[in-house]
Amino acid sequence: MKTALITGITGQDGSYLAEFMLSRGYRVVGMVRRSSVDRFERLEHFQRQLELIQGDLTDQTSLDIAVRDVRPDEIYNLAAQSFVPTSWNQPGLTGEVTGLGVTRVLEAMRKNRPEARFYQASSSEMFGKVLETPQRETTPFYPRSPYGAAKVYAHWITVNYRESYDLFCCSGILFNHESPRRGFEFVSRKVSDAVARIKAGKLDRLTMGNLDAHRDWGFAGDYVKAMWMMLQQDSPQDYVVATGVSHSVRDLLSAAFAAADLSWDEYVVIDPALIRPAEVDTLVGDPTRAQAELGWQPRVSFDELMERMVRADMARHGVT
Ligand code: NAP
Ligand code: G4F
Repeated sequence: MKTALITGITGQDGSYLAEFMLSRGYRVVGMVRRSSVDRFERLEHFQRQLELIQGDLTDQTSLDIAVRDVRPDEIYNLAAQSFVPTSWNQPGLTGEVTGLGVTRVLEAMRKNRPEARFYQASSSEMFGKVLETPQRETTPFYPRSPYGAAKVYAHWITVNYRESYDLFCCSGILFNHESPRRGFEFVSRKVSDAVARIKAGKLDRLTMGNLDAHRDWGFAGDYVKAMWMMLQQDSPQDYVVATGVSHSVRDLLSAAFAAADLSWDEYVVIDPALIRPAEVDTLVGDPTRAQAELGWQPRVSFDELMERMVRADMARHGVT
C-alpha cells in the first residue's frame, strides 16, 4: 500500500484529493495546523479513513517530523495562504507560507525521504498580466499580487530542487477550479451562496468587484486527478491544467442566477472596495500537454459547475 502525505488537506482541493487517493487504495495522511476550533468540515464524511498529523508550513521542525514519521511515497503540497486579496494585507505571511513554506517542505523531503515524489500547487495567477494567450507551460510569468509573486518563487524553487538534487518534483499550474466545497470568499462560492440566500429570503442584494475579469473555471474534482497523474509519470514535468475556455465574472453571475430562475442585474451592486489594487484581467489555459501526456480531460462544463454549486447551496439553505 502506497502512502500519500497531503498538506492543506482541510482545504477544497485537499478534501477532493484525499477522497481520490483513498479510492486508489492509498494510505492517506493529512497535515493540519493546530487550531482551537474544529476545521474538518470538508473531511467529515470520510475522516475515519484518514490519518492526521500536526504541522505548519512556517515551521521546519514540524515538516521534518511529518515526513520522517509518515515515510510518504508521494507528497502533495496544497497548503497555502490562497486568497489573492488577503495577500495585499498580509504580504509577509503570504510569502512565508505560500512561497518559503514550499522550500521547507522540499527540504524536509530532501533530508528525510528523497525517494518520495513531490507535487507543488502552482497557479495560473503566476501568468498575471499575461504575455501570451492561451497560457501554456512555456509562457513567461508576470504576477500581479503578493500571492502570485509567492507562487512564482514556489514554482521555481520546485524546479530548482528537481534540477539540483535530482528529486522527483512536479508543479501543476492549475487554473481556477471550484466546487460546492469552495471557500465562501472566492467569487464562485460567494455568488452561489448569495443566490441560495436570495432564494431563501435571507439576502436582497449582492456586492461585487470587477465583473469584467475573465477566468478559465473548471471543477476541482477533475483537477485533483491531474495532480495524481503527474506523479505517476516516468519523469517529473510541469503541466498546465485548465479547460481552455474563459468566461467573465458577469457570465458567472448570469449562469448562477439563471440556475435559480433569477436575473443577476436585479440584485448585484458594485462595491469599489472589492476592486483589487492590480487585477489579472484574463486567463485562459492551454491544457494540450496534460491531455497528450497524462490523458487528462476536464469533465464538468462551466454551466454545469455553477448549477451544481447553486443547487448544493440551495439545499444547505433549505430551498427546494
Ligand atoms: P484552500 O481551500 O484555501 O486551502 C488551503 C489549505 O492550506 C487549508 O487546508 C489551510 O489550512 C492550509 N494552510 C494555510 N496556511 C497553512 C500553514 N501555514 N501551514 C499548513 N497549512 C496551511 O485552497 P485550495 O483552493 O484547496 O487550493 C489548494 C492549493 O492550490 C493552494 O496552494 C492554492 O494556492 C493552489 N491553487 C488553487 C487554485 C484554485 O482555483 N482552487 C488554483 C491554482 C492553485 P486551514 O484549514 O487550517 O486554514
Ligand atoms: O474567485 P477569485 O477570488 O479567484 P482568483 O483571484 O482568480 O484566485 C483563485 O484562483 C487562482 C488560480 O488562478 C488561485 F491560485 C487562487 O488561490 C484562487 O483560488 O476571483 C476571481 C475574479 C477576480 O478577477 C476578482 O477580481 O473574480 C473577480 N471578482 C469580482 N468580484 C471577485 C469579486 N472576486 C471575489 N473573490 N469577490 C468578489 O466580490
